[in-house]
Amino acid sequence: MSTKIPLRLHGLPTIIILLLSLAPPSSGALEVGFYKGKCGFGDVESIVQGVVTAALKRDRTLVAALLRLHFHDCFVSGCDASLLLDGSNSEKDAPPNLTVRGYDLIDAVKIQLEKTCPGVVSCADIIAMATRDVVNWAGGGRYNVETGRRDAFQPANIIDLPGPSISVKDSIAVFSKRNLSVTDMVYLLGGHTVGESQCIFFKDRLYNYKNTGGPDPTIDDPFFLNDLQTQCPEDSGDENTVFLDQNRMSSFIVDNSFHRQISRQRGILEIDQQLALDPLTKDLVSNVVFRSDFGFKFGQAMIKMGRIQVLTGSLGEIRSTCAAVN
Ligand code: HEM
Ligand SMILES: *[C@@H]1O[C@H](CO)[C@@H](O)[C@H](O)[C@H]1NC(C)=O
Ligand SMILES: CC(=O)N[C@H]1CO[C@H](CO)[C@@H](O)[C@@H]1O
Repeated sequence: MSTKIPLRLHGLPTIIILLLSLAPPSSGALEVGFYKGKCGFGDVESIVQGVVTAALKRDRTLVAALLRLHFHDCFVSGCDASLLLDGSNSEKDAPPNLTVRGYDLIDAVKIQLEKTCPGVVSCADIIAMATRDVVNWAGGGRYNVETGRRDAFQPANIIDLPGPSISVKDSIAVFSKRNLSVTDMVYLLGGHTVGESQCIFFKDRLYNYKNTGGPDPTIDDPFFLNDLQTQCPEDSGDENTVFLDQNRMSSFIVDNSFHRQISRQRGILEIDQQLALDPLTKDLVSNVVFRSDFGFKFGQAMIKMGRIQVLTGSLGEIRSTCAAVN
């Protein structure tokens, strides 16, 4: 009799410890399909895809808007939807209208999800899932997006994003601080295979490069220079925009056309063009042009970008409206 009690007392905690060690740690981790079975009868990823696809049919520039939104969210204080909070300084550097439409789409997805399973899906994950869907819709392949992010309590107050004339070397450092390799960087800048830039971000290259009084010598084709100068007259308002992928057949398609263009010295932003010329990255760019698996490689790099400084487990919260903390 007396021996049974200690055994039981000893056995019970052992079982509890075993169960505890099987449960996921509270810090959590991103995983593919995190929301499976967590949204009642609804399937989170199909709900997201439904709303996104309907919006894309009305407006294909949402591909670029969301890609850029996801990049900004992740690079500024991590992929935690801090960028969506009202009061975030980000609005200042957002291109008029373009990014704003991205915010609307995230809100529309959120409203739909809250109807099916309130308080379950984070805004940070909605950005990641919606971006995966726009990339897929635009021909970029369907990568296995990871989920399980949670939302930040504060807006991002330090907006520390690279500018269009950052050097390749400095850009490598900016990406490396976020655990992204040079190869990841070369693929991720391929996000510029869609979307536009306002003239203000590169007009110096057309007229007065580094105060030389002339154009950037890397724009070696006079017809191309003339074409860009027509799109961005010297006295033009900065609301003029130019496709970042100058192959007009491909300006809305996620493919390696951006890399092919910069290989032919038809880049728009200085950093884009330098990527194909700088000894630190030019071989990687040639490799992207040579390969036929851009969709897959870009997707792998997007998955890595989606891991930057995420809040998981019991950190952060699940916002009920993406523009405000609970
Ligand atoms: C060194 C890194 C980067 C720099 C300096 C940079 C800079 C810029 C600039 C100046 C614009 C034009 C914005 C405007 O006219 O308002 C732009 C647009 C864009 N960027 Fe980047 N970018 C970088 C990396 C990325 C990455 C990693 C992605 C996505 C994976 C991305 C996706 C986009 C897209 C899609 C647009 C077009 C937005 C639209 O048309 O609405 N960029 N970028
Ligand atoms: C980079 O990876 C390390 C190790 O996994 C991690 O501790 C760190 O938080 C990551 N940094 C960012 C910015 O995500
Ligand atoms: C069509 C549209 O929404 N235009 C807006 C674009 O952004 C500018 C500046 O923020 C607004 O003044 C326009 O109304």
